[in-house]
Amino acid sequence: MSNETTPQRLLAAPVSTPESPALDLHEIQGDVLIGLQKNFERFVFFRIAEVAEFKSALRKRIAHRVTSTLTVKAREFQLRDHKMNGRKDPLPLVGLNVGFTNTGFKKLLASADLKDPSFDKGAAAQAPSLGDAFDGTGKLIHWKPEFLSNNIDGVFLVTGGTQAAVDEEAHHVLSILGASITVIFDETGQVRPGLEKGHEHFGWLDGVSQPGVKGLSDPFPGQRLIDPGHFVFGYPGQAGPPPLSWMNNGSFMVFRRLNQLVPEFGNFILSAAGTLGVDPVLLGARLVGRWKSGAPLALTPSQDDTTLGADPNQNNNFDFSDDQGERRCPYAAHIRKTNPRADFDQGGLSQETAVDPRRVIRAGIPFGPEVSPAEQSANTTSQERGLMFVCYQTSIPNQFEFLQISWANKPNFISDGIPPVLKKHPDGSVVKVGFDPIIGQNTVNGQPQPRTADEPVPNYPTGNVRSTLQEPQNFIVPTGGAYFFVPSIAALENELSA
Ligand code: N7H
Repeated sequence: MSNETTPQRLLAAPVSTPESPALDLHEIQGDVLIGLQKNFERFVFFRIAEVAEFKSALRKRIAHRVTSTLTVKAREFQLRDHKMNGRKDPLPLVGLNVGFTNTGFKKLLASADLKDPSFDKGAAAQAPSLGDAFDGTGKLIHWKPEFLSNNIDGVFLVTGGTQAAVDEEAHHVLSILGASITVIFDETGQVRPGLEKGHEHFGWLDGVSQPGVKGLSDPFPGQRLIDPGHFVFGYPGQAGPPPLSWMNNGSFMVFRRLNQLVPEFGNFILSAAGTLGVDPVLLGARLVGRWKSGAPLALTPSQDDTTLGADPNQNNNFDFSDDQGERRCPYAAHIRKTNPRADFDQGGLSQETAVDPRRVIRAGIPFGPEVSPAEQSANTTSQERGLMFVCYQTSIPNQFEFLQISWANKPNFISDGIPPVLKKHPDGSVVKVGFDPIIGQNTVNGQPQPRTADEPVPNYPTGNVRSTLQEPQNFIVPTGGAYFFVPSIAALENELSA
């Protein structure tokens, strides 16, 4: 997701478009649209203990430290120059952002109603509907107690090029706030080492596809330009009623702590590939929709192409419109489930109405150590690792939750999904797509069930190979989460600290 290696981020250039009002880049927090530059990211979840002291510190000493999108943009050019000068040492480039949960807002602004029902209920209450496992008493089985405590009022995101720089800034912020807050949970994510930098723990390059934002992005071929109101309040494209004025230039942030069972996933791919009679590397690519290099199956269905994977001018230049028989890429593949591109274009639907309003901007980072030789040889995880998943949007139910519930977790998507578009195999039978084999959850009465996905075996070029993948378990296990609103810097300085 967002880190210093992501080529799109380094190359993004400012543009203004006639359809979109200029974005208040100095007001929008830096992680929302472009992403704070991060080799390390410390997530400090806190409870507000002393409201008046907290507000005073926020107004006088914290708000002005918060990193804006304008600063992030300037840093992109700084990083690009640094790299072009052949420098490999990280620049410290410390970033600070802050968001508040529903309980946090109630402390800061008693009358606050942010008009997002999912935000209002909170992430723990919403988790069962996303498919997170729970026991007979309704308790989320794998969630860390801190995320179940109802004590998280806010989060500081502290980012930077080095751990030392991040820790120094976090220490400074915490010492300013003193006893006005209590730290509930504190964890640092980091990009993976060496050649794995920019790749998530299963090994895939991450941060390849992000929506372009009107008024901000100069889009790469195939990258859709989307109204900023889908990600930031106060601009065209917003769903629902107009927000409170202080919500302008703010965004809802979904945080999910997602453990990844890396050796188990690798072992499953090996054994399933044996059963299905397919190369395991190709099987893995069919599950994601991309090769580990980032190259999309839609453009290179039979073999990886690392040059294509790394090239932002090519790696999103497809829309599945020429692959309506899922010959190149299965409908179930993670990137096709979460961004079906032109798959809805039948029956008068379009990407603009059916897909663009569902897009989110992702900004997560891996956490946890590399897989140890002992874990590798036992095919069993013994140290937690995964993804601190973060995404931004203006409607949690219509964007993040919709992707997870109505697309990833829905086996009859897209043939009988929202909106319903029947897809047929060449023999005329209706496609039963199955679950997203990466993030899909099939939970019945709180218990995870096995999952299926259509066409794991390459169906290219003839379309006459029929196969189904059976996944006996989930390889991604949610272990926590929280929903935040990340306000504008002006709101931090005024309404929220008054
Ligand atoms: Fe996903 N993975 O390693 O397989 N994701 N994801 N994701 N994801 C993407 O385009 C992954 C998660 C999206 O526009 C890639 O950056 C993992 C959640 C969306 O083409 C890879 C986890 C949700 C896209 C992964 C995880 C999403 C996307 C391809 C959890 C939302 C863009 C590289 C541990 C509900 C789709 C890239 C598009 C891409 C992986 C979580 C959504 C490799 C490991 C929870 C919208």
